[in-house]
Amino acid sequence: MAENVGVWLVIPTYNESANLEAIVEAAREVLPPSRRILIVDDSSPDGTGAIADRLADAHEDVAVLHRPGKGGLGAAYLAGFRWALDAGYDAVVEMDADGSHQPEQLPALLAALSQADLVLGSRYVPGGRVVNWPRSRELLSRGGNTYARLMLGIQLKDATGGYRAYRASALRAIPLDEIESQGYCFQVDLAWRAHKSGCRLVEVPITFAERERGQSKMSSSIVREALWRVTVWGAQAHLVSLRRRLRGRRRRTVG
Ligand SMILES: Nc1nc2c(ncn2[C@@H]2O[C@H](COP(=O)(O)OP(=O)(O)O)[C@@H](O)[C@H]2O)c(=O)[nH]1
Ligand SMILES: [Mg+2]
Repeated sequence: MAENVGVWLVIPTYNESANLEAIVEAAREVLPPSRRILIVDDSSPDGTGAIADRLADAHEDVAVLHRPGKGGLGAAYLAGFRWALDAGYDAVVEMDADGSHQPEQLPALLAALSQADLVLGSRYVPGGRVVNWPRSRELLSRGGNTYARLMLGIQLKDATGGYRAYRASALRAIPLDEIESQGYCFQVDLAWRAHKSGCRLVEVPITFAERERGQSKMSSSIVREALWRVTVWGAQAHLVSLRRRLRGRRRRTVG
């Protein structure tokens, strides 16, 4: 996309007081001048919301959306996307607040958007890397991605990652009101819906580094939600294709 493309960077936060300021300042350095940054904070008890307000007071291009309580990553992003789409910008970018996603890689994500509707920062394509993640967490992530590929029939190597750029037009084509995913399977949900709505999906390699400060909000309930939702979506997709095949066979028999 062009240099002067309007970009909303959406950063969800829950207890990221040790990370937020550095990540916002680093993102402001590398994004095109026509960018805005939206922090979506779920009333973090550690005071992240107050830091976000201070950043918004200091910088015209930073805004904050305060939500009443911890509602999950999916709900936070949906609220952020609605805000960004209402503002009428060209692209919307997702990025974690904890430093795992490197702001220096933002220009590569945006550049790839000229040939795609959704660019996924990918740890598992050639050139992509994971740094300092415990082996168990990487296995969970790789296993989740393999399961999503098998169940949904998509070719993505990293459908669970949360460093990505959407064309605003692609987000508008997805019925956001229908999305029920609350946790991290929101990412698979969006990739799956974008794929089904005919969007061009491209993966670009990123380096994902384990956070150095603060704690991960990953939990077993997040994993369980992802597992059952991906299983249901996969079963539905297989049923639809089976029905199509049967209908085709019936038509051939009648004809
Ligand atoms: N607003 C909001 N942000 C969240 C929530 N859960 C996680 N996040 C943010 O989502 C990003 C990724 O979460 P993180 O705990 O680092 O997940 P991990 O990298 O998979 O271990 C971080 O910026 C978190 O602060 C939530 O319920 N609400
Ligand atoms: Mg993290």
